[in-house]
Amino acid sequence: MRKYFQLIPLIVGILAISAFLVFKDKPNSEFQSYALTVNEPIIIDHTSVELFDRIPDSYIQEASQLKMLFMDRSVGSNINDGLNCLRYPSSDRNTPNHCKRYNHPDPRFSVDPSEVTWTRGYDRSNFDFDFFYDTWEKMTENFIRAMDSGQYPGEYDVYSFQFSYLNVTDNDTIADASNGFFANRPGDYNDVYDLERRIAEHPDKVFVFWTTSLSRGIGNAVSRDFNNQMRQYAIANNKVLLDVADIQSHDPAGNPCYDNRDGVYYSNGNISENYPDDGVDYPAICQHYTSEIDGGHLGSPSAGKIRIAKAIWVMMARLAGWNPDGLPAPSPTNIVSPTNTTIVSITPTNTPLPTFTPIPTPTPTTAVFTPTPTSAQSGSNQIYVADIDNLSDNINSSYFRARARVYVASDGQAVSGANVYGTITYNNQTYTANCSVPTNNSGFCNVSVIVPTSAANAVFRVTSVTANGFVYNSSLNSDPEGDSNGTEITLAP
Ligand SMILES: [Ca+2]
Ligand SMILES: [Ca+2]
Ligand SMILES: [Ca+2]
Ligand SMILES: [Ca+2]
Repeated sequence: MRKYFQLIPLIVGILAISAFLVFKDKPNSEFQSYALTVNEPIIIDHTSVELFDRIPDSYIQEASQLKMLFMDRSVGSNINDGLNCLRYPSSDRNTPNHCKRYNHPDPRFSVDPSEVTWTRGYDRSNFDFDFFYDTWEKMTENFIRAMDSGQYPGEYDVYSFQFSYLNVTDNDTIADASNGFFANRPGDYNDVYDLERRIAEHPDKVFVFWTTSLSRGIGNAVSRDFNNQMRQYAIANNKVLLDVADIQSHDPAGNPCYDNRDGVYYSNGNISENYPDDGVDYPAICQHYTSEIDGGHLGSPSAGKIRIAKAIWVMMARLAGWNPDGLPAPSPTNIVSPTNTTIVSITPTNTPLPTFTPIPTPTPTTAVFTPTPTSAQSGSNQIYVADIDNLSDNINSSYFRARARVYVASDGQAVSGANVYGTITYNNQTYTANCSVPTNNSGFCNVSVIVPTSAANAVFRVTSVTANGFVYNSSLNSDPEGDSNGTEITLAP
């Protein structure tokens, strides 16, 4: 980390000297939306979060019109929840409790209520989230193949995927000097340079690089080395970097946080750990942002997913042309194409890690949000699912996109702003699968999950629907075409 801190003045200097964004009008666009080219490094890290409250309204507006995609595992779903939290002011009745929890079971890790307070709504309806996970090699290959097939970037102005903390376990090769993501290996689908060749085919779109998510246990040598390699790469090649690992590993006051193998007892109120000190401080997610002992989900408390959602808005405002340093408007310059900068590999310390057992199981299906119905209400206060349709499509030979469109109604009328929660099952595993945003004005929302073609199909099941002033009554669920029963549908391209 220290090396990285030394780079900060350099980054700031680069940003101050050359703040150049080239804008291109997108024709045929109903709104005045901009696609853009970045030729300076834009690093969004824990120091960027405080810029959120300074984004001018005009740039919030511009940013909200960029079409953005991020693909990720379960922590990405938490981040997606954080973006939904910001849709309304924190004081609004539409903002759920899970967005505003500043207390931690251990009061030392509670945060200031201002961390989960914001005063306006941020429309993220153009920001899409898709589940996407596998080994890091498979993810790299599948993303590249999806680009070759034209699936990505598609209509997106800004597109990305994140490696999760389960891609940087002790056994992962992702940070290896000769076999990792930043090694220029023979073969066309296995490293960042192969990805860059495709990115270069879309100079009017922005690919966002991410550092990994982190957990309490990961924090290890692989996550530290990979994330440092990613930072060096982004700076050397004028990339946009969403440094989630940096945001997660600093508490709101800016103090660094390290892995749980520290000889310090810790309890979240239910379970505890007391791993011996392994002698190395690996950057890891702060207790302030997760209630897990070894994992790193951002469900409750709220500050982690809110801070990352704020950082995404800062990034999108930057991409829309906002210059927080107040420098004069940039003039177009030549697009700097990425050079095959060799990544200075950080010498692995090979400190033997003590056997720390409970790595969070990769099978998600974590907390499926179960709402507590406020009171038994009847008649027109009841909501239900009145249609589910299969909108699945093929991505490539390895993956298809299982997509369901859900229609929520009450008393025969569409209900907007309803949250639809569900699960998806394939290959005998069940995962959380919620609509990424609440239902629109026509009562529709979509669930989208990337599924390996080894599964012939996937079954989506609605587990609950919530909306202010309504009570979910699943016995009223139905489907006019009979392709579902209103609760469950089989999805296949
Ligand atoms: Ca290669
Ligand atoms: Ca500990
Ligand atoms: Ca340690
Ligand atoms: Ca249907």
